[in-house]
Amino acid sequence: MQRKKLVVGNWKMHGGKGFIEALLAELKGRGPWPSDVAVCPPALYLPQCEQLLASTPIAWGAQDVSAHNGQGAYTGEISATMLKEFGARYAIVGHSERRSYHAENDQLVAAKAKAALAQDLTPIVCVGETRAEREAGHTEAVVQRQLGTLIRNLGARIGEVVVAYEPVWAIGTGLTASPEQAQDVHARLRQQLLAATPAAAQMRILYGGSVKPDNAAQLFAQPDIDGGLIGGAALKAADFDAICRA
Ligand code: G2H
Repeated sequence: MQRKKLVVGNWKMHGGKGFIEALLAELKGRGPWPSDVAVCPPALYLPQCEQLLASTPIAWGAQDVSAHNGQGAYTGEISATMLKEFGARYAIVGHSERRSYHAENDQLVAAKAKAALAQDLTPIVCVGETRAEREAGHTEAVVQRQLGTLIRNLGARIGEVVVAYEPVWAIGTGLTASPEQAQDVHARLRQQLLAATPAAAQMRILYGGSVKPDNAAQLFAQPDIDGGLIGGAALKAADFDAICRA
């Protein structure tokens, strides 16, 4: 069954008012695209993205979301309720940089995805193994554990999630999983999802980790790779545009 591709720019902690204004002006001039397209700026710039991207084919989202909804005494947190107020459609959760620098575990990642869904934001849930885990032959066990916790916590709503497979060893390193390596993991993830919900046939599983214009087409041609989560290359309009067309 045909799934529409999704390409999401994860800007990480990059940008600034002037930079974003210029980047989005150039990007808007290059659309529309055959894939769905979204950008995830640092949260402070979501109002700017809302203003610049309303009525364009580019959606916007956050790079993280609180596990707590609504309002409350949670210093530094931003709730899905608040993100919704600025028109966000997506929230990345469980990126490996959050897991490693902010000690986020599978349980917290699942709680964040649940909070996003409660406000009808689509969580983009990242899974992926480290280099040591891959070399020890543990790739499948690691991603299965990460996805399994999500499946158990979300129940029927798992079908509304976007999953992103990001091998940690390929993030920002210039190393990319080969299309075959990535497809192998994506196929296993889809099997696991299919065992939980028939909706898995329609779910989008993105690949992330040093996707560039020159490797995107081969990756996206794989049967279970439904687009990408793009870091460094999302900061250049020409590169991001090329990836959205790949
Ligand atoms: C992986 C990816 C975006 P990059 O983190 O999530 O970043 O494309 O720079 O490897």
